[in-house]
Amino acid sequence: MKILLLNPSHPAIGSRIPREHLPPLGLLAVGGPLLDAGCQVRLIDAEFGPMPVARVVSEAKGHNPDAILIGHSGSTSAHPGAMRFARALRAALPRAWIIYGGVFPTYHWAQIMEFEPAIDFIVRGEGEETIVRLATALERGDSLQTVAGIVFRANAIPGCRRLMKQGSSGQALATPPAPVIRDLDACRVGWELIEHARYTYYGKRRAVVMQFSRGCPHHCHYCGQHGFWRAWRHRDPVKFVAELARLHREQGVELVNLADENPTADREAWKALLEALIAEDVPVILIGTTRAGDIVRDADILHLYRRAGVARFLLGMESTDEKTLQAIHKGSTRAIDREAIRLMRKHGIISMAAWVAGFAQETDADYWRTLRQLLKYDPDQIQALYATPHSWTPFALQEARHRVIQTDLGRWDYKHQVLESTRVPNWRVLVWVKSIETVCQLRPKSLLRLLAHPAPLFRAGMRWYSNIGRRVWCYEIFQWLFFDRRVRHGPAVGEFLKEALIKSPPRITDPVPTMNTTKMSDETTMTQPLKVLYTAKAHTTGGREGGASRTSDGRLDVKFSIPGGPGNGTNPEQLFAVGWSACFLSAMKLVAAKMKVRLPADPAIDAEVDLRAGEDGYSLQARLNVSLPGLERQVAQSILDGVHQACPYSKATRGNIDVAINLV
Ligand code: B12
Ligand code: SF4
Repeated sequence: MKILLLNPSHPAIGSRIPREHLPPLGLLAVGGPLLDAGCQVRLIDAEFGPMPVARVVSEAKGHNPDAILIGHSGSTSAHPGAMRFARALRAALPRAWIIYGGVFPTYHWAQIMEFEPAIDFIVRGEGEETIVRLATALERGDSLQTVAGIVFRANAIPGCRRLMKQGSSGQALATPPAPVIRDLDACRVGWELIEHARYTYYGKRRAVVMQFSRGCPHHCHYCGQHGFWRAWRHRDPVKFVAELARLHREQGVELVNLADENPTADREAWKALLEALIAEDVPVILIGTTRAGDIVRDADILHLYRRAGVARFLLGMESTDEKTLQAIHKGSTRAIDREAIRLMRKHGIISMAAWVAGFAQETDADYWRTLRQLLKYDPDQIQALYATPHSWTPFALQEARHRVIQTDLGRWDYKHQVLESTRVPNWRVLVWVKSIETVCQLRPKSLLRLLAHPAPLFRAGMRWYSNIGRRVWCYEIFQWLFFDRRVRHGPAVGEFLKEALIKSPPRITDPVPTMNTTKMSDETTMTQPLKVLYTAKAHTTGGREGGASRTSDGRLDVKFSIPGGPGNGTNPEQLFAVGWSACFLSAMKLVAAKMKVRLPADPAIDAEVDLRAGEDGYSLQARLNVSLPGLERQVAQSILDGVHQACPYSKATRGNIDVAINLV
């Protein structure tokens, strides 16, 4: 099959101002397996220029592909632009299949298939294995229903060239989700699809984007990464480094932008990667994103970070307010964030602190406090962003009634204010954000590091960011004043994102209603069979009011009564609180042992489970107030973060009910 990969140009200022581009890893990741499957593959990267639609169409016609694959990593804000390319390509190449993939189409497939007739297929979730299965099914004329993880039109006739059954419905049908790719080393990136000399970053250094790990074990409530990738996995450190070294030797690559959501999630795996990098001794600079908690956890091995080439880490700190950090389930604290910055400074790694406006309804006083706290944190660089409610996150559900002031999805790129500010006028949010950026970047300490830091690479990183920052700062204000259109009384988030989509945030693993999902091939089995360790059996009669429950061994024999009502029975919330906190405490011992931390003799948990009533009926929310007397707060917090990932009750409740794990 002849395949054309298209990276549409992105309107974000981050794509336009630096005049440097990184390779589109998502497309190259699907390109590699397609090449290995025998397809002829070519890439058009419309970011360069950027290329106008007409030129892309004319180049595509010259290639005359059987299928055009469109996707962009900046998925939501890239969507309107991607659709402009898709419509023009559909008109010019009616016999080519158009296949769309990435995060936004994974979740918004129903709307896209309804409103964008140019799109024939959507690949949901990670694309490497699914795209090969789809291309093979098309080539062989196999039934599309056997391909897990796709959305297709009912009238599509499988074949190399696009053909639709006349007179039958083009209704969208979705197949069950594809399994998670367990062996990341089995999928190779199609590096031969790019000319490396065109891709530079961080001050004209030849650059690539690479992924050591996928997914994230954390559940910040505004972020969808854990749901998209479903499980945190990593590549073999040695194989990863061998690939990087080859790119350095053969293509002159000098810089790797790590695409990982959370490369440091597993200390052992990350340390193995650092050691492999040091052993290989390739002079490649690494930049990426990680969590402050992981930096603090790794205080004893930060020298390895630096020796391995880590020059800068962006720390997604998001807020300097403890309450907001808890509300967004960040799993970090002010103390941890500050400590991470201090440690990075000690080891000569640039710290870029990402701060997000709009997670709380800030007042002028809040912005003022934020500025003062950021100054105390003293990061080397700051990135100010705006809260953006993606439909697949709990944050969107929480903000469902909040008004949207930016209805152009192309501007949902974290650099435009999307949600209405209710406590200060919207224009003043801009003034605060821009002032905070200015003060942080221009304070003497920052300027001193920019001009006189002893390490040339550190100075270069500061200079690069400050050059871009200056231009972006002016451009954003100019755009705000003259071009960005905002609406005064815009639709509510729920209305804007389509009520149905956010009633409950969609998940890749949600059952798909449009077709029979019972027939799944062996390949589509989602998980390995699990060994059942123990089965609790309880016989319950009568329910909450006057009911009773007894376990099969008789060790628990309880009666139920309504709290505050007659009777002295217990209730399901109490039982849940007891069960969860007991399991959480056990998991804490395991996690602490793994982290080689000795727990205090008397750890305790006060669990609180609320039964709530709202528009959607009854629901639960819970708080585990954990006391770890005598343990250093940062260490204790890291343990709790780990336990919340490991405890089976935490897993069961995750994403379903509001939970706060508080260190008291
Ligand atoms: C590296 C990176 C960048 C780099 C380079 C981007 C590039 N050239 O690829 C830079 C710094 C330039 C950048 C800029 C921006 N980024 Co950025 N970036 C990332 C980062 C860290 C990694 C992206 C990546 O390569 N992932 C790995 C690849 C393999 O995953 P993928 O692209 O999703 O592809 C897989 C699947 O989605 C699917 N797939 C994808 N496309 C297609 C297409 C087809 C046809 C098929 C079949 C399958 C398929 O298969 C792939 C393999 O499994 C992510 C965060 C993250 N960890 O994902 C943010 C992220 C993608 N960025 C984001 C944003 C918002 C932006 C900006 C808009 C920010 C700004 N205002 O400037 C700009 C957009 C411009 C741009 N050029 O992307 C958001 C997107 C949110 C969203 N869902 O819309 C992310 C997810 C960060 C976040 N946590 O929110 N970014
Ligand atoms: S740690 Fe980062 S990637 Fe992970 S859930 Fe939070 S914001 Fe998302």
